[in-house]
Amino acid sequence: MLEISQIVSEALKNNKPVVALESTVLAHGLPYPENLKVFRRLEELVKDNNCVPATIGVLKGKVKIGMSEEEVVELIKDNPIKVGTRELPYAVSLKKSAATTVSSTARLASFANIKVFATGGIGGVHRGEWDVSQDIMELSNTNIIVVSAGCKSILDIRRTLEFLETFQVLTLGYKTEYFPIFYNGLSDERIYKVESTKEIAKIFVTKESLGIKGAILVANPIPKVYEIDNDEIERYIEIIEKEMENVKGKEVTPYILKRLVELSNGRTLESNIKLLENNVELACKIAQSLEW
Ligand code: PSU
Ligand code: MN
Repeated sequence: MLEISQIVSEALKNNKPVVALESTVLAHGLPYPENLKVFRRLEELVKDNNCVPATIGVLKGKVKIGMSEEEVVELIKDNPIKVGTRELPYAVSLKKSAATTVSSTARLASFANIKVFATGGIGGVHRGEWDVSQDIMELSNTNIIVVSAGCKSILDIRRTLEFLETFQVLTLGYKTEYFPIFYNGLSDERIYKVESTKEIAKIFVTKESLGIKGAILVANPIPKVYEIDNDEIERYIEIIEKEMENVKGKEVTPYILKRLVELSNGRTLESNIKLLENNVELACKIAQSLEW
């Protein structure tokens, strides 16, 4: 039920740095055909940075670690369900095609012995009605380094950070002491700052040596030129929240992302792609710093 591609499995055997990538951002977070272009671009970026990419997803019940372009096309066309760790056994047993979120991707990557995973933004605590992502619980349990641009500003940032603390997820700001919020640049919530990928690697290894389980969340701000003003996003969110009476559970995040792209005339899409690229590059540097 689990298939690791030959390139990934050889890289792991030879201690070459591997960077995991998720499929929910492709299948549910970005529109077609940009999602395919993003897949290609991120794979290429990882290779240019001398690492091996491992996109993770579930194709008709089979867990794929290191998906090919054909497999990603098939997954997107299959209208996959969105699965966190909790739903993985359901998708695998009933032979469903499924896109993996941060939680399930982190779990599967770590299961395959991959140490670094790059994404856009993690799920967290939503505003309003009780809705907390599995991502946080997963990061509490799984030994992996996750690079993200913090979390989306559509979430409740303060509560998300408090939850990360409750669940003992060490959150490090890469060259920043403020938690980044996706397209919007920095929030005013403080986190621990690190200056280099060497420091991140050292902290991760130390964590392992101390027998402390769980992930390290590396929060990497979007490059300044691609930032979108917070007030502008807030204006859109106000509109979107009024439309969302019947949107619940797993649909919430994809719905908001899609509407933001429409309301911003594609600007949030461009920023989303840029921050993904930025996170992938940092993840590669961290993966290399882990190899000493
Ligand atoms: N952030 C993005 N795009 C996404 C996601 C996050 O910019 O598509 C996805 C990730 O896969 C994340 C998931 O794990 O949304 C969180 O979903 P939920 O809030 O339903 O737990
Ligand atoms: Mn949720």
